[in-house]
Amino acid sequence: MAKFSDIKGFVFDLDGVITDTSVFHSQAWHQVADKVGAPWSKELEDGLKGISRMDSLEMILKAGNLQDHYTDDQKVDLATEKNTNYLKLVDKMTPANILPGIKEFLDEIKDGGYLLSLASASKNAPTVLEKLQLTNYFPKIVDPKTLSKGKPDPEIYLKGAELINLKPEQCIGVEDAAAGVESINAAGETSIGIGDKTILKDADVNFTDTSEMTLANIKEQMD
Ligand code: B16
Ligand code: MG
Repeated sequence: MAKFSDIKGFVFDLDGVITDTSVFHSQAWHQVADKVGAPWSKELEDGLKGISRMDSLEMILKAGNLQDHYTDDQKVDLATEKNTNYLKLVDKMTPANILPGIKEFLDEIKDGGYLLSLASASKNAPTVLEKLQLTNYFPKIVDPKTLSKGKPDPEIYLKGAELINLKPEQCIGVEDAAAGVESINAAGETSIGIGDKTILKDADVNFTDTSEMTLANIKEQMD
């Protein structure tokens, strides 16, 4: 693992790290699972975190052994329906949906001169940032449309570092999903996992809750 003094920037995940939208994604996918008759479980819910929209749908269909029951067009319709339901939930969002301690942490790293980029798999990330009034913190956002592979592939976190002109070793990636931690580690960045430590066991640094994430607490676990 890198030394804390080597770190010059942070590459952030959005859903489940900056804001509680992972609950909205789950709610909207649960509706799709019920509609197609696929079983919904905690394992499936956790496994969908950080996974792109179409790959998420495939995972849900696979859980019900239903992959071959839908044409490509029907799959696009199901994913579009999920997104419409998700955006209805996003529309009600305000800065009150920022997770505890995140605004303070963003200010701490900005004031500390660290660079910042966003590596969210979500095509809705700019809309969500607007709702949270956090757009100004993230002038550099990886566009998921430009990716050839989603998380757990390292591509998204490599692009996040590239956007702020840093080497991966100079970056910390922050994630709530196992697929995301895998992506950060494969990119050669230091990983912070936020949430259940048994699920995020591969992270270099772990916090149960966003409110624990401060520069001092990160340094303590790294050095
Ligand atoms: P969308 P993250 C991910 O965002 C979510 O965790 C995941 O549940 C979602 O399916 C994915 O974005 C795609 O989102 O359908 O809005 O394009 O955690 O990488 O910020
Ligand atoms: Mg996430």
